Parts: sequence; C-alpha cells; structure tokens
Amino acid sequence: IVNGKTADPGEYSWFTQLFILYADGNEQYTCGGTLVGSRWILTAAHCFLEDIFVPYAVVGLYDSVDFTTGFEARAVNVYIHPNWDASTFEWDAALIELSEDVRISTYARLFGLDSSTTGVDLVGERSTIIGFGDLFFGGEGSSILLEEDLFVEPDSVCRNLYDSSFTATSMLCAGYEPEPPADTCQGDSGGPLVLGDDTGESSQDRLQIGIVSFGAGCAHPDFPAAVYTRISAMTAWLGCVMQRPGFENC
Ligand code: 4AZ
Repeated sequence: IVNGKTADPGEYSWFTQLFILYADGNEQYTCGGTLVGSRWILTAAHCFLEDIFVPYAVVGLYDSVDFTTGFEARAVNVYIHPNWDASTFEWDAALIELSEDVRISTYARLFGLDSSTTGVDLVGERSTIIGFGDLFFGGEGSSILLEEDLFVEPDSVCRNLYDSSFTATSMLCAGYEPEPPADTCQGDSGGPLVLGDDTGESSQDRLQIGIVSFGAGCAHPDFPAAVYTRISAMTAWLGCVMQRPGFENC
C-alpha cells in the first residue's frame, strides 16, 4: 500500500497473507487474501501465474514477522475461476482450501462477501484497501499491515485509463484523491477492496466488494485508479466451490 496508515491489531481479522514457495525454493509472501469460509481463502487467480506453490496461509496476520496473532493453516487445494483469462486478467479470482477450519479468535474471523446481484451501484462509495505490499513502485513491502481509503469510481474512469483492458463485467474501478495519493502496489494482489471506511461501522460488519487485480504503477499521478475483481459477479462460483469442493462444473 502506498501512503497507507498502520492498521490496528485485530481490526482486519479476516485479512490473510499467503506464503508462496517458488520452484527454486525461495519463500515469499507475495499475495493477500481473505477468510470467506471456515476453511476458504479468497485471493486473485493471477497470484498463481508463476510456477509456484502456496504451502500455507496465515489468517489475521498483523505483523509479518510475528505470527502470534495469526492462525496458520496449510493449503490443500486451489480453485481458479473457470473464466480466468491470463492474457486479459478477466475473472481474476481463486479460492484456496485449507486443511482445517480456522480457529476463530479476536485476530481471525470470517469475512462477508458482497452477494448483491450485479448492477448494484457502488460508484462513489468509500472503500478500504489493506495489505503488506510495496510502499512505493519498485520498493519494499511493509512489515506491519497497512490500510487506506479509496473511492469506487465509475467504470468510465478505468476505461479511459486502461482502454479495452478494463471490462466492467468482472472488474471494478477504484481510485484515490490526489493528496496523498494512496494505492495498492505489488504484493497487495489478492487482498480485498472493502466497502466503507474505518470511520463508520466496525470492520466486522463490512463486506468485500473487490480483489486487488492490476494497475499501472503505484499511485502514479497519471493513473489515479486501479482495477479490482468485481465480487458481485462471482457469487454463483464462490457458493458452488465452497459448498461442493471438487465439483467439475462450478
Ligand atoms: C501488482 O503488481 C500490482 N496500483 C497490484 C495493484 C496495482 C499495481 C500493481 C495497482 O500486484
């Protein structure tokens, strides 16, 4: 997160960090996610683009080197959205199945998803981004969980910035006010765009409306908005996978 502020411990208890093992043996935390079922983590499909393996997830992580607040669980399966297209980034969503149910605590809780039918107008709503991603383009990640507020923008804003790369069916546009320019950055992918800001209702009552997907640079002055996966377009697939894991036709 660029220009973010430090979250409070337990404030984003459904926030999950994925630990990724590369084929060369390197281990890194490269993507965020959210706990959306007792043993299900929602993240971005593009987190699996490289030759990688996700050995485990830590739910409720606040400090990247201190796992005591988090619940660590092994990943056993990854379900990629069937319409995911790696060349266009359409339908950028994946569900990770954990080997066990997450033990719910002050720091690890379930998160609600936007289950409204597609078409509910979110434009102009305040929203929140959260993550351990880079502090500036080409920089390093944060060791403490950061958050910042954005606005949901009209689709036309991202169409103007990203041309035909933005398709509103599976994508949502969210942007920042110029000062200070907050944005998601590398390493925040797979994390949530949350409806509402932290001045309103408690984060436990809030809903996830997007997944960090792509953008040009990070808080670049020419690109004041980035692209998020539209959760309301995924409702049927999410319900199907979590209710019938392994079913071929979700
Ligand atoms: C990334 O590389 C990334 N500012 C994610 C989001 C944005 C840029 C890059 C949007 O994961």
